[in-house]
Parts: sequence; structure tokens; C-alpha cells
Amino acid sequence: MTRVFSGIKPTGHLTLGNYLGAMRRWADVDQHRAESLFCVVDLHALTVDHDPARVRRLSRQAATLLLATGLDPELCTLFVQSHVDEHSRLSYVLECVATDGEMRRMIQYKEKTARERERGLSVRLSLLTYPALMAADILAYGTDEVPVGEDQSQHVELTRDLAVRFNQRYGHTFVVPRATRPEVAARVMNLQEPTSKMGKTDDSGPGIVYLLDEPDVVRKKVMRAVTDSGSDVVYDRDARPGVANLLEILAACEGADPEALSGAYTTYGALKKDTAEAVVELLRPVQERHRELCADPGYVDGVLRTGAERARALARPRVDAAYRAIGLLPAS
Ligand code: AQP
Repeated sequence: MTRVFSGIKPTGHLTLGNYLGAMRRWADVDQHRAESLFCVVDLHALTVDHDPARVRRLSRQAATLLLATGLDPELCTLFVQSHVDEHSRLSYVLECVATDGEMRRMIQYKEKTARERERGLSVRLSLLTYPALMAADILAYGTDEVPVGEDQSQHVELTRDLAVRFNQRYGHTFVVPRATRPEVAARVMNLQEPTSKMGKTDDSGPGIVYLLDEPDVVRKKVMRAVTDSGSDVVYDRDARPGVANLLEILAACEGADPEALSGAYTTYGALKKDTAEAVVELLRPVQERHRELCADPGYVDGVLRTGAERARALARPRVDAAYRAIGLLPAS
């Protein structure tokens, strides 16, 4: 059976981009057709300046929201990365396979380095080695498919390179995974800056729709979205990024094609209104379920405990094999 792994970082409140680009497919498709593991990758959240209590809070919130979107612990394994030591163990081995140049080429490293420096902060070494940990997350489980948004494609490519290199040098140990992406909304853009990704760690609140935003807040953000000069509704990502973003969001909500949808609108106002209502309706059941789950924290803890046990049992044999293959003496 195909094995799927994907993760989400507790670096901020989860956004519509996280949902449409990744989480929705995990719940609606992946867990039903594949042996799926979904992870709150909290170790990754330590690669930038952070508040420890906030990371803990966001980790729990991310796990709760993942359940609220429909992940079913009977169908998939949901766990927290730091609860399974195999991720860090394997990450070190992969750092010994990767090169410094490879890590420095990562777009996300360049972007996040610039962001930390702008804030007057020094760059943590773990930000550079982050892709080795992400590769470990994926490779530890013999993952075939990694369902992610477009922004993560480069990291999955590097993971493939590391798997192939390790297998060639030290013997076949890892499955070489591939990234899978949604057809629409693989990259949801910031409503105020439609040429930038809607990212959860950005500070531009009005341009980001959070999964837990109240309906009126969602409406306000969408109605105030930056549109392009011109007034006709055309789907063109390069020339009309603002309108294209709205069309993609609406299309993703309705399971439609953005280009086809553009023909149904003559004004930006009508497009915004329909998009706002579609997002409100999309988020309504997730928010309701989230409220119920928050009232039962013991249930969430239990899911994460069982998930970590299952994940550990799956990862350990492969990570042990990687240790032996690369030359480490097994503990007797
Ligand atoms: N705007 C987006 N459009 C489509 N997909 C997106 N994803 C994130 N933002 C968008 C996808 O969500 C999954 C989990 O993301 P992550 O937690 O690994 O963080 P990220 O990709 O780096 O996104 P953020 O929200 O911008 O976090 P920060 O700011 O901390 O980096 C991934 O599959 C991602 O592709």
C-alpha cells in the first residue's frame, strides 16, 4: 500500500493556505487511500526565534485542528515529531550525506535567513540543516508520497537526492519519495500582497485568513483583498495576481476550475463576496469540530500518544538499518 507522510510546523496559527494547499487533501483523500502519517513538526519550529510556551500551544492547536479537518486516528497516524526520537537520529545521518552547498541553495533558507536578519536576529545553524531533518521525517517511514504545497517542492527534491545518494553509497535503505500537489490552490497568496505566499509566520494579518478566524473577520479580509488595476475578471496569475488568487481560492472551495469561474463574474465586488462566503462555509465545520475537541483535551492527548507509539515502531527498523549501513556499531 502507498505510504504517505506530511507535516505542519507550529510556527503560527494555521492558515487557509495550509488548509487548501495541504491539510484538506490529507483528510479528504490521502488517509482514505494510503497508509498515512501526519506530523506536527515541532522541532522545525525551533529553527527560528520563538517563544517556547507559544510553540507548545501552537503544537497542540495544530494537532487539534488536524483532527477538526477530519483526520481520523483509525485511518491515519497523527503525532508530534519530538515524541519520536528517530527523526533526530536520522537527521544527523542525513547531514553526513548532504553537502553544505546543497543546504545553502534552498530558497526557504535564503528567505528565512533574510527575515531573521531583518529582525536583527542571528541565524540559527538548525535553519541551515532544516532540510536534513525534513528528509529524515520523510525517509524514516519508507514514504512513497509527500502531499505538500508548492513551496515545499524543493525540499522534497533534496530528500530524493539524499535517498538516492545514501542508497548508492551505503546500500539500499530508503524509498525514494515524490511530492504530490493539489490541482488548484497549491500556492495560496497573501490577500494584501498577492505576489507573496500566504504564510503563517508573516505579520501582515489582514492578508492572511486563519482557520480560526470568525466569519466576519474572514469576510472583511476577503472584501479588502488587493485586486489589480483594470476591472474585468480575468484569470492570469502573472498579470492579475490578486484576482487570480481570489479565483483560485473560490475554485478550490467549490471544486471548480479558476479559468472557467472567471467567466461568471463581471465585477471584482461580486467575486469577492462569493469568495468570502465560500471560505466562511468551508471553515464552518472545521471550526465547530475544533470547538468540540478543545472541550476534550484528553482525547487529543490519547491520539498523539498512540500516534507516537505507532510512528516509533514504523521508523525504528529503518533508522537502525541506516545506522548500520553508514558504519555505526550496533549497541549490543
Ligand atoms: N500559502 C500556501 N499555499 C499552499 N500551501 C501552503 N502551505 C503553507 N502555506 C501555503 C503548505 O502547508 C503545509 C504545511 O506548511 P508548513 O507548516 O510546513 O509551513 P510552510 O510551508 O513554510 O508555510 P508557512 O505557513 O509559511 O509557515 P512558515 O511561515 O513558518 O514557513 C505544507 O505542505 C505547505 O506546502
